[in-house]
Amino acid sequence: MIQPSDKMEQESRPTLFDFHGVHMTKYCTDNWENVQNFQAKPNDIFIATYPKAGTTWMSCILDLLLFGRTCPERQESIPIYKRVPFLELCTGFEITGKDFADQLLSTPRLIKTHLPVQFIPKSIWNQNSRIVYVARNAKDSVVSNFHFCRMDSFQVDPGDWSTFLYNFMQGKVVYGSWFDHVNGWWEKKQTHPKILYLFYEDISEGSGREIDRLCSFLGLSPSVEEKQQILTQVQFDKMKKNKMANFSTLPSMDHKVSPFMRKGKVGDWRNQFTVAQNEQFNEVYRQKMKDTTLQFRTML
Ligand code: PPS
Repeated sequence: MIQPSDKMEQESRPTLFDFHGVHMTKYCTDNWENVQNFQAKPNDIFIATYPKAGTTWMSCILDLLLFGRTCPERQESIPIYKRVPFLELCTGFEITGKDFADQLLSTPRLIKTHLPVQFIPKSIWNQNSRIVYVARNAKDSVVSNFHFCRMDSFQVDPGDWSTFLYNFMQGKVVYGSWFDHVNGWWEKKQTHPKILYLFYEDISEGSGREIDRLCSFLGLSPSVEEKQQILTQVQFDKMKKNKMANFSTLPSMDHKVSPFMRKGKVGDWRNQFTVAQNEQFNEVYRQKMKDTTLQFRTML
């Protein structure tokens, strides 16, 4: 485990740059060639998301479904970011996400990525690995992202809320446009049977039902008791308290500024958007989403 060092504290926030048409930072592009040459395996399971869509939630659900019975000690002793490496992450403070993934001993491997669909390494398609994509409505995503960028020194300085919101609408945030990301994966899913496209809002509304969908996608059949145990362990309050799930062991994050497990709600955007910001956002949203069949719920 890395300890906070003077170097880390002094390290300035990364900057955004245009990377093949998507705004990115050095922390997700510095290992590009190795990431693009990543060798997937047919039984790998990828969790793909735009940032703040419920990646950690899905990671914990899948980790429990796959290893909860055979290796329960994992949940107590290994932080989630080591059980589910972040493929493109390359901060220089730890080994790269790609090396982490290569070194994973558990089978199947669970691997997280925030890459837009056009950047996914070729071998993932060639090996026909399964991908669980989780999407979250844009309003809750931008609010969650704003608070996350405030607390994590590996993120671009978000500035104030209205600046961040404006940049988000323009796609000038890390991993680029939310609109392009969710739509790009949605289109790919129409022709690629190995993608399961889930929604944060659906998981929030009915975790049991969404776990059933995951199980049929992955060919798993947990017992009623196992499923109940998983449902209990992935409740927001449980995960918030769990050091192996809440990222409190990572020195780049300052949970006093904003906890990683912040609110875990659908519709929290209403506490952040002004009426004028909401109207402006709705207008941009209508324009950008006019040609898609993809629908989100911003409230339950
Ligand atoms: S990251 O950094 O992109 O990997 O973040 P990610 O894990 O995708 O998203 C973090 C948000 O997911 C919320 N979260 C949960 N919500 C409900 N239930 C559970 N169990 C849960 N676990 C994580 C987390 O609180 C972040 O959302 P906000 O709205 O900021 O609370």
